[in-house]
Amino acid sequence: MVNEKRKKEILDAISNAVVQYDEDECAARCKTALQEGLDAYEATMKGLAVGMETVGELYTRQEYFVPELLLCSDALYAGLNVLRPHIRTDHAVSKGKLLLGVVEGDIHDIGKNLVKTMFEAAGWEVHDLGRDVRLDKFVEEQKKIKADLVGLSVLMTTSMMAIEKVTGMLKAADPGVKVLVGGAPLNSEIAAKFGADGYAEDAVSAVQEAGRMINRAHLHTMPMP
Ligand code: B1M
Repeated sequence: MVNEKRKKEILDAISNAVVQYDEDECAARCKTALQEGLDAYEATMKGLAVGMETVGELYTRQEYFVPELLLCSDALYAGLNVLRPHIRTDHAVSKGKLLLGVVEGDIHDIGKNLVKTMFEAAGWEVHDLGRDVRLDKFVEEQKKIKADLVGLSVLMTTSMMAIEKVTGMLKAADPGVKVLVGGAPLNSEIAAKFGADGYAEDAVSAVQEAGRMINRAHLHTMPMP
């Protein structure tokens, strides 16, 4: 196992490769991380995702524009492809079926894909509807799939408003359905205000919250002794 100094060096190199939109460098530094024994999830969140945060700041300062964001996303995915097969989570959490997508009007799917990766690593069956998903498509698919949870991802304040609508539509079709939401503009108060049953800040806590949500649902449906 590497010491803290070397670990920081590798994580910074991964993050910089995302910011410099250097796909080859990003994939190479992720391979180094694995070879030197770093945890794949830590390299994803403290390397790749941190790089994307810096990219967001550069975009806000108008130093980067949409083309750079796209190139940086490509670099992030080049690294994620290396790390993804090595990501492990706590297999003791409850497993179930998740219907997942980014709501209509929103094409940001990097966070949703990390959430998907973590659920799959934890043994969940994930039905991924992709990004910019029509709201009635969530209801239509949930009728077919009957997932334990519907997961909604949003990245913009504008698309955030869809949560209340689609949660209402899902619950009108099936009052028992459980909805988990996440994404940068949300927090637990907003999620609750929009009628969601659960909120998670990141991909790991999403799996943990999902486990708690389906365990609670099972407890409520257990017959009284
Ligand atoms: Co744009 N974008 N973007 N963008 N983009 C943001 C979101 C923005 C905040 C940038 C800014 O202004 N500072 C801003 C939104 C402002 C607002 O809220 N209103 C913005 C904008 C304005 C836009 C456009 C309108 C720009 C334009 O065209 N003029 C346009 C929108 C198009 C559309 O959607 N209709 C646009 C386009 C794009 C690209 C396509 C170029 C690209 C996306 C590529 C892709 O996703 N395939 C892009 C990017 C990369 C970003 C930033 C820089 C990074 C987003 C990201 O990937 N973060 C972003 C700025 C920022 O966030 N700092 C920005 C990394 C990712 C790991 O984090 O997605 O938060 P995140 O996911 C986390 C958690 O949120 C959570 O777990 C994840 C992992 O830990 N989570 C969940 C997410 N979903 C969850 C679901 C759960 C639970 C947890 O349960 C189900």
